[in-house]
Amino acid sequence: MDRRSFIKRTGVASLGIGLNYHKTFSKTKNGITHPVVIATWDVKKATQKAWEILLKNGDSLDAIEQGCRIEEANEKGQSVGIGGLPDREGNVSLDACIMDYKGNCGSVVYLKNIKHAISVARLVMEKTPHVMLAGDGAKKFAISMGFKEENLLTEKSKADWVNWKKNEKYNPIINIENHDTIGMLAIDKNNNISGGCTTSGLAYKMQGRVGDSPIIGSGLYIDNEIGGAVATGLGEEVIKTVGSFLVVELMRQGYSPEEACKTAIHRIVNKPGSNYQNFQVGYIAINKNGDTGSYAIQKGFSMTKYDKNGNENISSLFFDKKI
Ligand code: SD4
Repeated sequence: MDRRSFIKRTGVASLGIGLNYHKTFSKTKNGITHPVVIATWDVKKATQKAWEILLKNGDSLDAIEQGCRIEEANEKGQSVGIGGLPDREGNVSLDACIMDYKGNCGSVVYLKNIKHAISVARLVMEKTPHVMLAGDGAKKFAISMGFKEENLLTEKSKADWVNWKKNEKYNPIINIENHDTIGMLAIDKNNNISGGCTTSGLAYKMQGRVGDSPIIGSGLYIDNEIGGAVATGLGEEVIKTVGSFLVVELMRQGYSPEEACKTAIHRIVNKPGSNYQNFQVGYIAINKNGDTGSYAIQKGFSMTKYDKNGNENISSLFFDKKI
């Protein structure tokens, strides 16, 4: 392509993005009337809980916290809260973060023996001068706020870990069954967007390992003027591309939520030497108009969406070959 046609093409492209951008904002000014909540994986009970709050004119931040707590309390889910699969040494450690429509955020990393990590993250945001608390300090803070310590390693997760130890082969599990590491985004009747993310992280990780889920910009990002995004899957790959921030910034440029998620997935897949065949990453996103989208590397990812049309689990589009 010669220089003139390059300038012509990029000029036209940026004009297109500019037009989209303004369209998004004028639509927003006309007001959104319908709340929407979306979450990673098949978590209809969690979106149901969030929806009940949104319908009563509730705040998106409350909807997020209460929705995420459903999966944290679900013993059968092995990737979040109680019942989460442990690290190689048998410790269950949780990571979580939350972000509101004012740009405030809070997070906990390597939290042990407290199942509602999302609520601790919210209190870090609301009651401390900090964004992130880790390990013993996070636990101490939680206890000071009235949380009770409990054993998070269930018999089933312990048995799975004991079984895993026979070979001690460490491979990230793609689309782990009963997947419910939860990333959730909601827009309320006042048109305010909040988000949260909570997980026990990768099964059989090294002790002390922290993933993307509690890292603002990687596992979650909200900009109330634009939208929000949240990630699931192999956190190391999300962190390396600051995935959720990237998705929101792409929406700022006029990309639809689905196009933004897809472009962020391509950013991972197209890295030189990427071994993307061996892991999963999925994004979900919502924009200020309430439009939603998702995209993953591998088949098997899904998004649960509750809006005025009901509570539905939607299979995500996915990347199938290198481009
Ligand atoms: C992590 N992203 O710790 C999390 C795990 C996850 O689906 O989302 N699994 O890397």
